[in-house]
Amino acid sequence: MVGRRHRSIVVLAITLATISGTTGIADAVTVGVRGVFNGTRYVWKPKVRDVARTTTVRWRAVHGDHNVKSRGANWSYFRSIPNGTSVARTFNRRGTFRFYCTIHGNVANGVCSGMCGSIVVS
Ligand SMILES: [Cu+2]
Repeated sequence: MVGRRHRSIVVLAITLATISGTTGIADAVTVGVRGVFNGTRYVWKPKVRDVARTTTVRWRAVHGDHNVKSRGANWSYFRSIPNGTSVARTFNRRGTFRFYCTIHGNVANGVCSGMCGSIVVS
């Protein structure tokens, strides 16, 4: 009976794999960008995140309070992320989506300094 049960599980696994393959249902992908203190200052880690379209990016404030503010004309976004919390956004369009934390970053003459980052969607 052990053998039969094992065979049933294998058949079930193959069936599920076949169903997901034929329907084209893909698992949702979420990647993280973390606001951390690197010993000197607050940074986004990673600073640049390359993702495929439909990926959800989750920014998490690991050390300290932060926010995510878009910069550039191709998107508009502003969310606070108090210490220990996170916010998420799904990127469906290709492009480079730049952002910074207004508490620990600054933009002057189009140049971002401090806590700056970008999501590159391809
Ligand atoms: Cu910050």
